[in-house]
Amino acid sequence: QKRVKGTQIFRPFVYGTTSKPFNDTTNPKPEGTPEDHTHSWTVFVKGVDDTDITYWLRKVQFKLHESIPNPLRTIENIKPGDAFEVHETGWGEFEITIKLYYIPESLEKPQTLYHHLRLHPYGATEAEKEAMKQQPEILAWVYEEQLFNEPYENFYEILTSP
Ligand code: SLL
Repeated sequence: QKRVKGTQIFRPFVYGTTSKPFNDTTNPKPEGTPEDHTHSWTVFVKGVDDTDITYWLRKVQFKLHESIPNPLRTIENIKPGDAFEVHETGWGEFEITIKLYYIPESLEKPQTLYHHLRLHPYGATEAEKEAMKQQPEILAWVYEEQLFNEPYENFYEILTSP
């Protein structure tokens, strides 16, 4: 297997969390949810505008807080265009470890990202925070570009075939 010298391929994607406090109207607490849980939330990795990323990303492992049952969640075999995602409920913010596994043809090692689950309005300024308080959901999304530096020829073909 040979690498394509002097070549870098970038593929955009989005990762992060979306959360919502429970209420009686738009987000009622599901039956059986523990008493102390205040929010529903999602952590995800997906393509920008839901474009497909499964042709280069095979599997995503989310490591949640140890207070959550089965904290290690593995998502694979999703439909092209779907998100790698986990839905949960809880009461507290914490750091989520996100491990990206590429398709086997890539011969790339997995890569790890860290993301802070946000349940409460945040921002660098009071104005930002106030603006977020007006929203029904708390989004903490990061737009990222995956860089493949000198990919193997096989993988290069996959990445660049339409
Ligand atoms: C804190 N460092 O103290 C954080 C920890 C843990 C959040 C937050 C439990 C959910 C479950 C949950 O929300 N843990 O019991 O399934 O704020």
